[in-house]
Amino acid sequence: MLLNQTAEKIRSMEIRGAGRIARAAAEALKDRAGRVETDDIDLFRREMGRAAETLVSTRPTAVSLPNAVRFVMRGMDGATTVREARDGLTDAADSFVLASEHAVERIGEIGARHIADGDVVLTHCNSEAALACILAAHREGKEIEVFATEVRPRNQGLLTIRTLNDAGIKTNFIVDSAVRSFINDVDLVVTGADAVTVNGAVVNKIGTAQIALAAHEARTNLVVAAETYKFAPRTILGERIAIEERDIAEVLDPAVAASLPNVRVRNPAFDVTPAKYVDLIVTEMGAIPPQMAYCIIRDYLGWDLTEFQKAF
Ligand code: RI2
Repeated sequence: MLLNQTAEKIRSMEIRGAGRIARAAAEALKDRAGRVETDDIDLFRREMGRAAETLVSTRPTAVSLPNAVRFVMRGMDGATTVREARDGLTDAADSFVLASEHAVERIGEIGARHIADGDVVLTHCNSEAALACILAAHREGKEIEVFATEVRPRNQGLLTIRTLNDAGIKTNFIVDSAVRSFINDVDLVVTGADAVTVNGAVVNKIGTAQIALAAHEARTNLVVAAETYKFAPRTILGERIAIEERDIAEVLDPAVAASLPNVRVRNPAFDVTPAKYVDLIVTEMGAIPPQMAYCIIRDYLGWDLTEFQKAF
Protein backbone atom coordinates (compact mmCIF):
# COMPACT_ATOMS: atom_id res chain seq x y z
CA MET A 1 0.00 0.00 0.00
CA LEU A 2 1.20 3.52 -0.75
CA LEU A 3 2.85 5.31 2.12
CA ASN A 4 0.38 8.19 2.36
CA GLN A 5 -2.57 5.81 2.21
CA THR A 6 -1.15 3.73 5.03
CA ALA A 7 -0.44 6.86 7.06
CA GLU A 8 -4.03 8.07 6.57
CA LYS A 9 -5.47 4.68 7.49
CA ILE A 10 -3.41 4.60 10.68
CA ARG A 11 -4.45 8.17 11.53
CA SER A 12 -8.15 7.42 10.95
CA MET A 13 -7.84 4.09 12.80
CA GLU A 14 -8.91 2.04 9.80
CA ILE A 15 -5.66 0.28 10.61
CA ARG A 16 -5.45 0.10 14.38
CA GLY A 17 -4.01 -1.88 17.27
CA ALA A 18 -0.42 -1.27 18.29
CA GLY A 19 0.95 -4.41 16.63
CA ARG A 20 -1.02 -3.96 13.43
CA ILE A 21 0.06 -0.36 12.94
CA ALA A 22 3.69 -1.37 13.48
CA ARG A 23 3.46 -4.07 10.80
CA ALA A 24 1.58 -1.75 8.43
CA ALA A 25 4.33 0.86 8.86
CA ALA A 26 7.03 -1.72 8.11
CA GLU A 27 5.18 -2.79 4.96
CA ALA A 28 4.66 0.83 3.89
CA LEU A 29 8.38 1.61 4.25
CA LYS A 30 9.24 -1.44 2.19
CA ASP A 31 6.77 -0.37 -0.49
CA ARG A 32 8.15 3.17 -0.48
CA ALA A 33 11.72 1.90 -0.79
CA GLY A 34 10.68 0.08 -3.97
CA ARG A 35 9.24 3.27 -5.45
CA VAL A 36 11.99 5.80 -4.81
CA GLU A 37 13.71 6.08 -8.17
CA THR A 38 17.22 7.33 -7.71
CA ASP A 39 20.81 6.11 -7.72
CA ASP A 40 21.80 8.73 -5.20
CA ILE A 41 22.12 7.03 -1.80
CA ASP A 42 21.87 10.32 0.11
CA LEU A 43 18.68 11.26 -1.69
CA PHE A 44 17.32 7.77 -1.07
CA ARG A 45 18.08 8.03 2.66
CA ARG A 46 16.44 11.48 2.81
CA GLU A 47 13.30 10.20 1.05
CA MET A 48 13.09 7.23 3.40
CA GLY A 49 13.68 9.54 6.36
CA ARG A 50 10.70 11.64 5.27
CA ALA A 51 8.57 8.52 4.86
CA ALA A 52 9.56 7.38 8.37
CA GLU A 53 8.59 10.76 9.82
CA THR A 54 5.22 10.70 8.06
CA LEU A 55 4.42 7.30 9.55
CA VAL A 56 5.63 8.08 13.05
CA SER A 57 3.59 11.29 13.19
CA THR A 58 0.28 9.50 12.56
CA ARG A 59 -0.39 8.32 16.11
CA PRO A 60 1.77 9.51 18.98
CA THR A 61 1.16 6.96 21.73
CA ALA A 62 1.79 3.42 20.46
CA VAL A 63 5.57 3.08 20.70
CA SER A 64 5.40 -0.03 18.52
CA LEU A 65 5.23 2.41 15.61
CA PRO A 66 8.56 4.27 16.12
CA ASN A 67 10.20 1.03 17.29
CA ALA A 68 9.16 -0.73 14.07
CA VAL A 69 10.21 2.23 11.91
CA ARG A 70 13.60 2.42 13.64
CA PHE A 71 14.16 -1.32 13.18
CA VAL A 72 13.30 -1.18 9.48
CA MET A 73 15.36 1.97 8.84
CA ARG A 74 18.37 0.36 10.48
CA GLY A 75 18.24 -2.19 7.68
CA MET A 76 19.97 0.51 5.59
CA ASP A 77 22.92 0.83 8.01
CA GLY A 78 26.24 0.39 6.25
CA ALA A 79 24.72 0.46 2.74
CA THR A 80 26.81 2.32 0.16
CA THR A 81 24.45 1.97 -2.81
CA VAL A 82 20.73 2.45 -3.25
CA ARG A 83 20.38 -1.19 -4.13
CA GLU A 84 22.05 -2.29 -0.89
CA ALA A 85 19.95 0.16 1.10
CA ARG A 86 16.72 -0.99 -0.54
CA ASP A 87 17.56 -4.66 -0.04
CA GLY A 88 18.59 -4.13 3.57
CA LEU A 89 15.44 -2.17 4.34
CA THR A 90 13.24 -4.75 2.61
CA ASP A 91 14.82 -7.60 4.58
CA ALA A 92 14.38 -5.69 7.81
CA ALA A 93 10.72 -4.97 7.05
CA ASP A 94 10.07 -8.63 6.23
CA SER A 95 11.78 -9.86 9.36
CA PHE A 96 9.93 -7.33 11.52
CA VAL A 97 6.55 -8.50 10.23
CA LEU A 98 7.45 -12.15 10.65
CA ALA A 99 8.86 -11.63 14.14
CA SER A 100 5.80 -9.61 15.13
CA GLU A 101 3.40 -12.33 14.03
CA HIS A 102 5.49 -14.95 15.76
CA ALA A 103 5.63 -12.81 18.93
CA VAL A 104 1.84 -12.65 19.14
CA GLU A 105 1.63 -16.45 18.82
CA ARG A 106 4.29 -16.98 21.47
CA ILE A 107 2.58 -14.52 23.83
CA GLY A 108 -0.60 -16.53 23.34
CA GLU A 109 1.16 -19.74 24.37
CA ILE A 110 2.78 -18.18 27.44
CA GLY A 111 -0.24 -16.12 28.45
CA ALA A 112 -2.57 -19.12 28.20
CA ARG A 113 -0.61 -20.77 31.02
CA HIS A 114 -1.87 -18.04 33.31
CA ILE A 115 -5.48 -18.80 32.47
CA ALA A 116 -6.87 -21.79 34.37
CA ASP A 117 -9.70 -24.10 33.43
CA GLY A 118 -12.94 -22.48 34.60
CA ASP A 119 -11.50 -18.96 34.73
CA VAL A 120 -13.53 -15.85 34.00
CA VAL A 121 -11.33 -13.35 32.15
CA LEU A 122 -12.00 -9.66 31.59
CA THR A 123 -10.44 -7.86 28.65
CA HIS A 124 -10.59 -4.25 27.53
CA CYS A 125 -10.37 -2.89 23.98
CA ASN A 126 -9.24 -5.07 21.11
CA SER A 127 -5.74 -6.35 21.58
CA GLU A 128 -4.49 -9.15 19.39
CA ALA A 129 -1.87 -10.01 22.02
CA ALA A 130 -4.45 -10.23 24.82
CA LEU A 131 -6.84 -12.16 22.60
CA ALA A 132 -4.02 -14.54 21.62
CA CYS A 133 -3.78 -15.59 25.30
CA ILE A 134 -7.53 -16.10 25.63
CA LEU A 135 -7.85 -17.95 22.32
CA ALA A 136 -4.87 -20.20 23.10
CA ALA A 137 -6.35 -21.12 26.49
CA HIS A 138 -9.63 -21.94 24.76
CA ARG A 139 -7.86 -24.05 22.12
CA GLU A 140 -6.16 -25.99 24.89
CA GLY A 141 -9.65 -27.07 25.97
CA LYS A 142 -9.96 -24.83 29.01
CA GLU A 143 -13.52 -23.85 29.82
CA ILE A 144 -13.35 -20.06 30.01
CA GLU A 145 -15.79 -17.18 30.07
CA VAL A 146 -14.96 -13.62 29.07
CA PHE A 147 -16.20 -10.17 30.03
CA ALA A 148 -15.46 -7.74 27.20
CA THR A 149 -15.97 -4.00 27.53
CA GLU A 150 -17.61 -1.80 24.92
CA VAL A 151 -14.65 0.66 24.77
CA ARG A 152 -16.05 4.11 24.27
CA PRO A 153 -15.76 6.08 22.09
CA ARG A 154 -14.54 3.89 19.21
CA ASN A 155 -16.25 0.66 20.29
CA GLN A 156 -13.28 -1.62 19.66
CA GLY A 157 -15.07 -4.06 22.01
CA LEU A 158 -17.31 -4.99 19.08
CA LEU A 159 -14.28 -6.41 17.28
CA THR A 160 -13.36 -8.36 20.39
CA ILE A 161 -16.78 -9.93 20.91
CA ARG A 162 -16.95 -10.96 17.25
CA THR A 163 -13.65 -12.79 17.55
CA LEU A 164 -14.67 -14.43 20.83
CA ASN A 165 -18.06 -15.36 19.46
CA ASP A 166 -16.54 -16.91 16.34
CA ALA A 167 -14.20 -18.96 18.51
CA GLY A 168 -17.20 -20.24 20.48
CA ILE A 169 -16.16 -18.60 23.75
CA LYS A 170 -18.92 -17.66 26.20
CA THR A 171 -18.76 -13.87 26.37
CA ASN A 172 -20.45 -11.09 28.32
CA PHE A 173 -20.49 -7.68 26.65
CA ILE A 174 -20.60 -4.81 29.13
CA VAL A 175 -20.37 -1.02 29.04
CA ASP A 176 -17.07 0.33 30.32
CA SER A 177 -18.63 1.66 33.51
CA ALA A 178 -19.95 -1.80 34.48
CA VAL A 179 -16.49 -3.19 35.23
CA ARG A 180 -16.67 -2.49 38.98
CA SER A 181 -20.04 -4.25 39.16
CA PHE A 182 -18.65 -7.46 37.69
CA ILE A 183 -15.05 -7.47 38.90
CA ASN A 184 -15.81 -9.88 41.75
CA ASP A 185 -16.95 -12.43 39.16
CA VAL A 186 -13.63 -12.12 37.32
CA ASP A 187 -10.54 -14.28 38.00
CA LEU A 188 -8.09 -12.47 35.75
CA VAL A 189 -7.87 -9.26 33.72
CA VAL A 190 -5.89 -9.51 30.48
CA THR A 191 -5.16 -6.42 28.38
CA GLY A 192 -2.76 -5.37 25.67
CA ALA A 193 -0.45 -2.35 25.71
CA ASP A 194 0.41 0.51 23.42
CA ALA A 195 3.55 1.32 25.38
CA VAL A 196 5.42 0.15 28.47
CA THR A 197 7.70 2.68 30.13
CA VAL A 198 11.06 2.01 31.78
CA ASN A 199 9.40 1.97 35.22
CA GLY A 200 6.91 -0.67 34.10
CA ALA A 201 3.90 1.60 33.73
CA VAL A 202 1.53 0.43 31.02
CA VAL A 203 -0.04 2.83 28.55
CA ASN A 204 -3.17 1.33 27.05
CA LYS A 205 -6.66 2.19 25.85
CA ILE A 206 -8.48 4.78 27.94
CA GLY A 207 -10.25 3.04 30.80
CA THR A 208 -7.50 0.51 31.47
CA ALA A 209 -6.24 2.39 34.54
CA GLN A 210 -9.74 2.42 36.10
CA ILE A 211 -10.06 -1.30 35.45
CA ALA A 212 -6.66 -1.86 37.05
CA LEU A 213 -7.79 0.01 40.17
CA ALA A 214 -10.98 -2.03 40.38
CA ALA A 215 -8.99 -5.25 39.89
CA HIS A 216 -6.46 -4.23 42.55
CA GLU A 217 -9.18 -3.52 45.07
CA ALA A 218 -10.83 -6.87 44.29
CA ARG A 219 -7.46 -8.71 44.49
CA THR A 220 -7.83 -9.76 40.88
CA ASN A 221 -4.59 -10.10 38.92
CA LEU A 222 -3.93 -7.95 35.87
CA VAL A 223 -1.81 -9.49 33.14
CA VAL A 224 -0.60 -7.34 30.25
CA ALA A 225 0.22 -8.99 26.93
CA ALA A 226 2.84 -6.93 25.12
CA GLU A 227 5.48 -7.69 22.52
CA THR A 228 8.97 -6.40 23.33
CA TYR A 229 8.59 -3.66 20.70
CA LYS A 230 5.88 -2.07 22.86
CA PHE A 231 8.55 -1.07 25.40
CA ALA A 232 9.56 2.58 25.12
CA PRO A 233 13.36 3.13 25.08
CA ARG A 234 13.28 6.90 25.27
CA THR A 235 11.52 6.82 28.63
CA ILE A 236 15.04 6.11 29.97
CA LEU A 237 15.77 9.74 29.10
CA GLY A 238 12.75 10.87 31.05
CA GLU A 239 10.68 11.33 27.93
CA ARG A 240 7.02 10.86 28.63
CA ILE A 241 4.64 8.95 26.41
CA ALA A 242 2.41 11.44 24.62
CA ILE A 243 -1.23 10.61 25.24
CA GLU A 244 -3.14 11.05 22.01
CA GLU A 245 -6.20 13.26 22.33
CA ARG A 246 -8.51 12.60 19.42
CA ASP A 247 -11.27 14.57 17.72
CA ILE A 248 -14.17 15.46 20.02
CA ALA A 249 -16.56 14.29 17.29
CA GLU A 250 -15.77 10.75 18.45
CA VAL A 251 -17.41 11.62 21.79
CA LEU A 252 -20.12 14.20 21.09
CA ASP A 253 -21.84 15.62 18.03
CA PRO A 254 -19.83 18.81 17.30
CA ALA A 255 -23.09 20.74 16.79
CA VAL A 256 -24.19 19.82 20.31
CA ALA A 257 -20.73 20.63 21.63
CA ALA A 258 -20.88 24.02 19.88
CA SER A 259 -24.19 24.78 21.58
CA LEU A 260 -22.58 24.31 25.00
CA PRO A 261 -19.93 27.05 25.14
CA ASN A 262 -19.00 26.33 28.77
CA VAL A 263 -18.37 22.66 28.12
CA ARG A 264 -15.00 21.39 26.95
CA VAL A 265 -15.15 17.89 25.51
CA ARG A 266 -12.06 15.80 26.18
CA ASN A 267 -11.12 12.66 24.29
CA PRO A 268 -7.84 11.11 25.44
CA ALA A 269 -7.39 7.76 23.72
CA PHE A 270 -5.07 6.22 26.32
CA ASP A 271 -4.25 6.24 30.00
CA VAL A 272 -1.39 5.12 32.22
CA THR A 273 -1.57 2.22 34.66
CA PRO A 274 1.24 2.36 37.23
CA ALA A 275 3.44 -0.74 37.57
CA LYS A 276 2.12 -1.45 41.06
CA TYR A 277 -1.24 -2.44 39.56
CA VAL A 278 0.29 -4.76 36.96
CA ASP A 279 1.05 -8.30 38.11
CA LEU A 280 2.82 -9.56 35.02
CA ILE A 281 3.75 -8.54 31.51
CA VAL A 282 3.73 -11.42 29.06
CA THR A 283 6.20 -10.82 26.24
CA GLU A 284 7.33 -13.22 23.53
CA MET A 285 10.56 -13.68 25.51
CA GLY A 286 8.70 -14.74 28.63
CA ALA A 287 6.56 -13.34 31.41
CA ILE A 288 8.20 -10.64 33.49
CA PRO A 289 7.28 -8.40 36.40
CA PRO A 290 6.75 -4.81 35.18
CA GLN A 291 9.85 -3.77 37.17
CA MET A 292 11.98 -5.61 34.58
CA ALA A 293 10.98 -3.25 31.76
CA TYR A 294 14.50 -1.79 31.57
CA CYS A 295 15.96 -5.27 30.90
CA ILE A 296 13.65 -5.65 27.89
CA ILE A 297 14.66 -2.23 26.56
CA ARG A 298 18.35 -3.08 27.01
CA ASP A 299 18.40 -6.72 25.93
CA TYR A 300 15.82 -6.84 23.15
CA LEU A 301 15.60 -3.31 21.80
CA GLY A 302 19.33 -2.68 22.04
CA TRP A 303 19.17 0.57 23.99
CA ASP A 304 21.07 0.86 27.21
CA LEU A 305 22.19 3.62 29.50
CA THR A 306 25.63 3.75 27.80
CA GLU A 307 24.03 4.44 24.43
CA PHE A 308 22.05 7.30 25.91
CA GLN A 309 25.13 8.71 27.62
CA LYS A 310 26.88 8.80 24.23
CA ALA A 311 24.01 10.85 22.88
CA PHE A 312 24.67 13.66 25.37
P1 RI2 B 1 -2.41 -5.08 20.09
C1 RI2 B 1 -4.98 -0.54 20.81
O1 RI2 B 1 -5.00 0.83 20.51
C2 RI2 B 1 -5.56 -0.82 22.17
O2 RI2 B 1 -5.22 0.14 23.16
C3 RI2 B 1 -4.94 -2.15 22.45
O3 RI2 B 1 -5.01 -2.53 23.81
C4 RI2 B 1 -3.52 -1.89 22.00
O4 RI2 B 1 -3.67 -1.10 20.82
C5 RI2 B 1 -2.67 -3.07 21.74
O5 RI2 B 1 -3.20 -3.84 20.72
P2 RI2 B 1 -5.97 1.46 19.35
O6 RI2 B 1 -5.20 1.37 18.06
O7 RI2 B 1 -1.11 -4.57 19.55
O8 RI2 B 1 -7.27 0.74 19.34
O9 RI2 B 1 -2.21 -6.08 21.20
O10 RI2 B 1 -6.13 2.91 19.77
O11 RI2 B 1 -3.33 -5.57 19.01
